[in-house]
Amino acid sequence: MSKRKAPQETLNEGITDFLIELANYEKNVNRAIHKYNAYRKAAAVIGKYPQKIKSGTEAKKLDGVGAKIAEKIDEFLTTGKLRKLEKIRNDDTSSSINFLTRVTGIGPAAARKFFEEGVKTLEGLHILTFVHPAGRRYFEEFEKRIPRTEMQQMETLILRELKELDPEYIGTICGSYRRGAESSGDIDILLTHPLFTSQSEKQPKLLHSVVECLESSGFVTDTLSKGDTKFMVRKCRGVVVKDEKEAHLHRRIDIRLIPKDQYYCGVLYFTGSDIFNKNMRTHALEKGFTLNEYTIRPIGVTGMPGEPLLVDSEKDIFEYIQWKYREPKDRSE
Ligand code: DCT
Ligand code: MG
Repeated sequence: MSKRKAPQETLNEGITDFLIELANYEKNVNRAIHKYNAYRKAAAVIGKYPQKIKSGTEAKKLDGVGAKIAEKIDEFLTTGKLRKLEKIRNDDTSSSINFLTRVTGIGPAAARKFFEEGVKTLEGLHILTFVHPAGRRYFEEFEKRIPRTEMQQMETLILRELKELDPEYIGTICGSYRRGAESSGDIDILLTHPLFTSQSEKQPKLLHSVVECLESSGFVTDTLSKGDTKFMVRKCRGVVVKDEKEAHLHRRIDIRLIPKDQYYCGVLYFTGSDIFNKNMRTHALEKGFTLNEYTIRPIGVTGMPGEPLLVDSEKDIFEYIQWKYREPKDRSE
């Protein structure tokens, strides 16, 4: 999962940008996840709004925009800035913590701890051994978003390698790419194979042989963490990119091997967006189902979830909860 969200490319990007900045501040600095969600939700509805917003009152008509956000929109529209954000940006604590959370391997809690221990900059971080070296080395490169054309080239390359290895593999590039985004923060790959189910033995080899294959072709250059879920970075060798400077950038790849019977719940979850997932889970609950990245289960009269339902496509999941199917491109919220 990437840490930087796509900049909004809409009529109201001034507003959506400041909402996302506030969201990140709430998550990283205050660890106020509800406020984070509220700002993200408001940014998502405003991002989809087809007109240029002229006032807070106009924005407030949208679901997810409350009085406080409307007030901020008014301030932004009349003054061109937001005092709250100016203050946050000028505040040493906030900006350092925000900065530290951008390093792969550091979450909000660790960032605050480092800050309290006096680590405020990347220089300071170099003395810390438990941040993965690749996370530091590629720190700046990971900040750069990946253009869709490059994502497409990587998709072709990865799916081709998979097919050569064993045509029975199924692989999907999820995340913002699958939702049609013009750029992505990372590459989220989900893999499955008919030999691996939740009832079968674990099949780590199925994942490791894919990784080895991508390593030997020079695509994957480093491993950030091992296990059933892998985090990797790569050099762009073998992939033609338009801008030569971009050709050497390392990108972040998450590859996950998922049991076949849980694959489509995984694909749905990792396609996102996070806000869409939350809304879909809420709807599922209203219909009496509990949905997560692994399974969908009916909730019985006792309130206990029953056995996982059979799922053979994303559409199956929508059908169980009586929701109209939505294409990935329509899943921003
Ligand atoms: N996800 C989620 N809840 C979270 C984080 C992630 O439901 N708190 C899901 C939805 C998206 C998917 O995981 C991949 O996460 P990211 O890579 O962070 O998001 P993205 O939409 O792919 O955005 P980006 O282009 O920045 O990678
Ligand atoms: Mg992503």
